[in-house]
Amino acid sequence: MAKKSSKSKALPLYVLNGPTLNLLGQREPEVYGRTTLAEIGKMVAARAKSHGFPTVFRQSNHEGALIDWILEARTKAAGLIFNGGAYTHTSIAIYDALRTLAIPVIEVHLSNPHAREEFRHRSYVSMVASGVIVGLREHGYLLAVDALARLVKGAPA
Ligand code: CA2
Repeated sequence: MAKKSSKSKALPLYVLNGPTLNLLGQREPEVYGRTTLAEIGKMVAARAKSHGFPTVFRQSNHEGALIDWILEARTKAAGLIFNGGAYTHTSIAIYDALRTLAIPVIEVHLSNPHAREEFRHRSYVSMVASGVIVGLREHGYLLAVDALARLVKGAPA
């Protein structure tokens, strides 16, 4: 039987993306940029690797799927980067799921919701996030990886 390595592998950083973010790069580039979600996934994986973390990068248009993944992150993730899309502003169910996490959460938005319509100014995610990064397009995800890696390692972001 193969001997188990004594080296323990770091748990992944989960990066979860909400509704319609699968269309990134295809529509509204003036709001969300030209980078596709797949490209962001690759950039995030490279940045996380530089900090010693694997990533799990997912997107869903379904609130229940996002909730299932958040609950999965309770035991499978070292930390969570979350762009809940429009559910950010509406979903108490996602808020309740996020509240169960003992790992750090960084909220990310490509655009700056505070500079947009009033209904985007409320975020249920912010109430449980260690940090919030908005308005920096795809670069915000990379800053979130840097901050989350520090938090997971026990340093202040
Ligand atoms: O700026 C963000 O990252 C948002 O989470 C994006 C959400 C929006 O509801 C939030 O207020 C802020 C919308 C995502 C829609 O994604 C699209 C992507 C390409 C084209 C059209 C929409």
